[in-house]
Amino acid sequence: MSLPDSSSRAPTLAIFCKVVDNYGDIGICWRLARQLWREHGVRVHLWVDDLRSFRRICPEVDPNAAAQEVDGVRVIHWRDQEGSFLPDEVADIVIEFFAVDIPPGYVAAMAQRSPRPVWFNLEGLTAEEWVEGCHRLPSMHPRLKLTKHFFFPGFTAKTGGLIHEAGLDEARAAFQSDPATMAGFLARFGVTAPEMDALKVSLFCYPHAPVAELLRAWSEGTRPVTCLVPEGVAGEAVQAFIGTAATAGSSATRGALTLRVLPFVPQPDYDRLLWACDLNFVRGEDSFVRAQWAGRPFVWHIYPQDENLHHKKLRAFLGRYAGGDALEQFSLGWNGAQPIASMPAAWQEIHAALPQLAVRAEEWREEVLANGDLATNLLDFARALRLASENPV
Ligand code: TRH
Repeated sequence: MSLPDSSSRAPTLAIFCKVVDNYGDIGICWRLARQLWREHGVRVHLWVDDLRSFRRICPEVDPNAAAQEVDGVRVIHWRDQEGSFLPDEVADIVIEFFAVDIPPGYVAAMAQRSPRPVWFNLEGLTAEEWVEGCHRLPSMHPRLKLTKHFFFPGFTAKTGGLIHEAGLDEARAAFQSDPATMAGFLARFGVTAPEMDALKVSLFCYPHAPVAELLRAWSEGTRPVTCLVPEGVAGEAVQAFIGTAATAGSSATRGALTLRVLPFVPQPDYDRLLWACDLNFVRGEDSFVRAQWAGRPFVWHIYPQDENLHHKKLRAFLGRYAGGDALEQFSLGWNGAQPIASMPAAWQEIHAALPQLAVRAEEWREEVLANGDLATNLLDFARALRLASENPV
């Protein structure tokens, strides 16, 4: 992208990201930052408050560096709200992720910059219909001559789309069509040759998911299942099943279930894990989206919100996805939106539906990708805003 001013320098963009209590927010911002640089030549400054969490998904990050270059992106440790900035230090495009408060000194410099930066609030993902009415809406600053625009990721053409990198589908197809590569990847986690015939499931969820019941249903079932769970996820149930402290590398087999604890892997390997499994349990926002690109059946554990707002969001997604009754019933039960009368029966239903769900997963990918990808949509909108501000009607 080159913003339509006459300068020949690469466009610049700043992302302000707070990690909150998980990895999803930095996971999303990091993907976006890398893609903007690699595919669009945008120089990105990624401001992050918690470098230790960042390092878990990207081991190259030095948690002690005030500023560092990682994969072409300038990563800045966002320590506090202090400091004053020169207008020249402000990027062409400024993104606040999830309505974080940008340092006041930076905002003041934004107002002094000429031309003023394009300012976005990049919102969280939801399938609810109202986002189509709010996507791209402006919001004036109460005091300064600055306008911020809302940018909503989403599943329809009237939203900003989803993060999807060039080459992702080709990499996935190559991986999934090469059994030896897949087996080699899974062998790193102790999955042996006989287990390659089992149903391979990755499990990433919040602590309140009914994991103990599901593990029991799997172990008492007839179909061999190999479940791969990152260290620290569903800790209590996993530890109870394994019988000792469940650390990366531990495993146990009971009945038809082999449960293996994985280290928390870097982001690209997490993609491969999703590609290698027959069914993926994912959560939050970023793993949820990556599971959709994997083209494999998945069950979503949504991030819980007050007053069960998340159940509404879950239903909105399930309605759009239209994966059928088995997925819908299982997902509502998995998220506590309705009771699960019998986990073995619920599992049997969704297990029987896996072949159709695999077909639906591929169709859905195509449908959503028709809306373009979020990074490109965002830059197109930035370009349109800049043009409009240069040529006011
Ligand atoms: O970490 P999360 O629970 O993030 C959530 C959501 O983003 C939610 O919207 C937010 O408000 C909340 O945090 C506070 O789940 P999510 O979104 O799936 O992000 C996990 C990230 O971790 C994702 O980028 C994939 C990555 N990951 C790895 O890199 N390696 C791993 O081994 C695993 C399990 C995940």
